[in-house]
Amino acid sequence: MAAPGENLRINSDRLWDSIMEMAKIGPGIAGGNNRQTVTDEDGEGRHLFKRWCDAAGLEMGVDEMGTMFARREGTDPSLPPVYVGSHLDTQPTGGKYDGVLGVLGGLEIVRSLNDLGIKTKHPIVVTNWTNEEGARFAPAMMASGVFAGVLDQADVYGHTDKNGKKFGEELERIGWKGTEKVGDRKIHAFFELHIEQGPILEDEDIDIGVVTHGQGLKWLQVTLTGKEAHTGSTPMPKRRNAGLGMARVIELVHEIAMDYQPDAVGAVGHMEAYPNSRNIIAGRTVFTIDIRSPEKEVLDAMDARVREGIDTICEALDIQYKVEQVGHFDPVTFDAGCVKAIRDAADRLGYTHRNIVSGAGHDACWINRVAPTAMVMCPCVDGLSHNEAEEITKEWAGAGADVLFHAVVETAVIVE
Ligand code: HGY
Ligand code: MN
Ligand code: MN
Repeated sequence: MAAPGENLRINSDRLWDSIMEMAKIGPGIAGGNNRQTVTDEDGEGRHLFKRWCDAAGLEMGVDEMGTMFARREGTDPSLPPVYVGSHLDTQPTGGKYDGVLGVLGGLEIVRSLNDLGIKTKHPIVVTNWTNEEGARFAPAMMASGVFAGVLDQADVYGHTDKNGKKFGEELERIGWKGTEKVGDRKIHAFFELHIEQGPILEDEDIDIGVVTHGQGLKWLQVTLTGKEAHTGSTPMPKRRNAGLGMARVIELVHEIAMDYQPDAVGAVGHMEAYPNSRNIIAGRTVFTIDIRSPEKEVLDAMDARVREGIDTICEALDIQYKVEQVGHFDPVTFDAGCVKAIRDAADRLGYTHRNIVSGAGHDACWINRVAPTAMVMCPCVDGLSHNEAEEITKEWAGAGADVLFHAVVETAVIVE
């Protein structure tokens, strides 16, 4: 006799259609999305998500960081809910699926439960965490970090984007600053479905990534100060070239990451040069180092070596430097019980699966500090993400959402 919910499947056509509908908001210039956090486009995407939640009979709560919590009541409302979600904000040249799959996968679970008239003991809350990407306002996973008590709300309200706009003011301007105190909600368990954003699952032709760990991350924002001068008439020995300094640090970061293969990674994606004029030696450069490793000791060693190297480079070029840590979380081990629920669901549904360490950071990495948490991953084409050409298949999305469905309802307990 099938166990309760044994044959549950989501409606993958409806999920796919919703993802494509959301993708129309904040379109990129090459088929992806530019729906950066607390922009008008983010606000529009939130309104669409809320309309869908209203139609599914969910009660919406919004906290002071703008995170959206859409609640489906349980037969015992006093029990802490099972949360399921991810983020709707995107990179400036992001894909259609990063984050969106997890939020709309959660909504699809509720829609499917409604279709089937299934009740669960614990309430279920579909969640859209504000500013997961950290692209416009650092750090990444900002709202989930405040929720988990590792980031200070008043501080992040004052973080500015490259145009000097403040996060808190922008959140208010788009009308999505809620009144709920951040972090008050009690979470029974949190599940997040996300595309892998790497090549492993596709290369090995595996349907489901059972995420056991997440690698640690450090973002170091570096400011180098030299001296603006004429690129033509200033003798080479007399130059204090902050642009050259940035170039040498970028090379240094790459070399250090290569010393810790196969797992460590390092790059500089954000770079600003001032005054950025063709015939002026850059007097100031501002850039962000992104270093990551599944091992804390390696992450700390890379951090120390990068700082030492910056000192040596700046000494040689007679330029000043400032290093600010603008993002950090240590490697994460997800909850064994939640991980097992995901692995058992993949088995039960007949999907191939393998354990995997998340290379990217996710809201689940912070929520894991305050509640039992785990993630489901699906493959993505060529492992490509943070690129408008990001692609997945409807089948991959459906399989991931089916596994998420089983893990969530098993944890929320189906009521006969
Ligand atoms: O940076 C990250 O890993 C995530 O995509 N925000
Ligand atoms: Mn993401
Ligand atoms: Mn991302």
